[in-house]
Amino acid sequence: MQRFLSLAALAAATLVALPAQAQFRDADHAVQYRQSAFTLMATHFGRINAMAQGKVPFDAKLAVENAEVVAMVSKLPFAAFGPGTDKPSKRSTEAKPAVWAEAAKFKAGADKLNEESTKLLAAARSGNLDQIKAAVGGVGQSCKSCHDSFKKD
Ligand code: ASC
Repeated sequence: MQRFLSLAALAAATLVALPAQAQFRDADHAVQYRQSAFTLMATHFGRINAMAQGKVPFDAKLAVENAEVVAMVSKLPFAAFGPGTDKPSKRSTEAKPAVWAEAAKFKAGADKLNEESTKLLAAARSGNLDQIKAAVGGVGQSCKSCHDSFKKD
């Protein structure tokens, strides 16, 4: 019984400790994953941004499709900044040490991005280009402020 309890406790502790890391094989995989998510975000945000700036014709349906991707994918990369992922062995990362040293600030930036991305999706669904322009500004500002603090350029 004693042995069973300690095994159960160990299993429970492992489950609690694992989530952020267990989803990735190693630091290189985590870096690849988060970079892929940022690539998708930049691509799909870029398409809405181009409409907001009048560089391509406004298409309400495409705006919604792209905003859906941004809103969903913006939730993904942050779980891939776990401990040890500052030093991948094969890949290179542009993440600054501040990501881990100022973890609360980094998390706040991630939350802000999610919030602004949700607003962008609502704006896209409204079909109103002025609302989309304002929301694009919010997302872009959120990207920029995190890059300024946390990304090597
Ligand atoms: C983009 C993109 C970013 C942000 C950033 C905003 O379109 O790819 O990384 O906007 O440039 O300042």
